[in-house]
Amino acid sequence: MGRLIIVSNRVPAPRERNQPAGGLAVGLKDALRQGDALWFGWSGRQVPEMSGDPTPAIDRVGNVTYATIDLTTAQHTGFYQNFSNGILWPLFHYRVGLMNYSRLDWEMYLSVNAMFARTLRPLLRPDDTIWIHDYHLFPLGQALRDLGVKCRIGFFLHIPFPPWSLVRALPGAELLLEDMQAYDLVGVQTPEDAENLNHALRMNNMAERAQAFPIGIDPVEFRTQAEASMKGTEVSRLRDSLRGAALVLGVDRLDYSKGLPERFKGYEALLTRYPEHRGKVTFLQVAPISRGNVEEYRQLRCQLDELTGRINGAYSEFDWTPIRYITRPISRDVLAGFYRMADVALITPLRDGMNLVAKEYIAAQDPADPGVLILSHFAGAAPELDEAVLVNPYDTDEIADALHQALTMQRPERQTRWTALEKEVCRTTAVSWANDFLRALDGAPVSVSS
Ligand code: ADQ
Repeated sequence: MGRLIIVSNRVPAPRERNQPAGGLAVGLKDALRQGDALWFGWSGRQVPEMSGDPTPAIDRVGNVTYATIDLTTAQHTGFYQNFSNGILWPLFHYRVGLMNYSRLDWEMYLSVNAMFARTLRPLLRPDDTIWIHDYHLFPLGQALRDLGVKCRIGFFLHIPFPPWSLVRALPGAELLLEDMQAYDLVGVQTPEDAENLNHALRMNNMAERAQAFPIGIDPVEFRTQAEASMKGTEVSRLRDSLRGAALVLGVDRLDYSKGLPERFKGYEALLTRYPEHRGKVTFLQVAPISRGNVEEYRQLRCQLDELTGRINGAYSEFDWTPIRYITRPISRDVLAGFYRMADVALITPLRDGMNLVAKEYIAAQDPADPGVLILSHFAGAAPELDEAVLVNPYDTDEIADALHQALTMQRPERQTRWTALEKEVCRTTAVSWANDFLRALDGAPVSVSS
């Protein structure tokens, strides 16, 4: 049996290699166990400069070899920060106005992908199966083909794929579509993303490649974690501090795709329009800072600081604060308990590839007294989780109405909705997602002529 080769921009850090805690590693844990495997990507380190290509650092844990390379500061800026996160990320989240296009960054993106291909190539064997992840690495498959690699290569896009009329705002967007031709299979999160990508390919006279594989979580592991965390000191401290108030919880990376200002305003509208909830509800938003040196993210932080101050200033009582807003990370173990304790999860991204927090919230609930999930229509999880209270995240009054509905929902309705949602979360898990993709890749028509 050939090896499985995983390529992603970031590779699990050494301390995470034994015990995958979230992210891609959870989905891959079964697939990686089945035989020899190699995981290749960026080490997370930057060096001032480098002569020639880097030499991968090799580490072996069980049957998995981790091969990581450093990036120079210039590569990190052009490839990762500017092109991947400053151009592709906003565009693929339908925010074309936030895209800061520069031809130089595009060139750096291509050159880093070509460098990835050159450093990976000597590590490959003819019967390997390669699985490349996410928008940082669109051109990698083609770059490997250019070096004569004939293995099966699959690609999975974790973020949305918007309609072609929007994607083509990127100068040279056709080249991204050409890159798709190097893959034997392209996986995306939802049927809508698959339709958008296949339509774009058809419009450019290229062969369709996309199929939807919605990513999931490990629900059993998450439920176990949540139950254990309920006994921890953090959960009891949180419970005591609420003094009987209902808990509304938001958990996201601090990112403009997550709809945080609209969410804060939606909560404000609840306090304005449904004054009976004042003093009886607390909104806890956990949003650790990410991509802190990109200008749009700095502006978002200012906006949220201002909104929190304004809303708390207007509505606080001397013994009650409406919003608790935390930009420091909180450990996953503790968060799992917070999910279980929360009466309502408020998850309202303006766009999201999937949103695993929504699935984790469902898995964490107590079946005897489950909370209510309020979810944006524009999360990739929405089609699967349609028993949630679905909202348009741009409509702050609709968010307020949904919060009122959730806070007053009786237990039988909460249980009926949760039972249906939990079934969905257990139907497509992280492990079944990886297995389904790899099985489809194995059976896909071969795209390269050998
Ligand atoms: P993200 O944008 O990071 O991921 P999401 O899927 O919600 O979004 O979260 C991924 C993981 O990070 C989850 O396990 C979650 O618990 C954790 N996480 C999120 N916020 C956190 C916080 N405040 N503190 C601690 N942990 C936190 C990208 C895409 C998503 C897609 C995933 C997987 O943007 O749409 O679902 O990849 O494909």
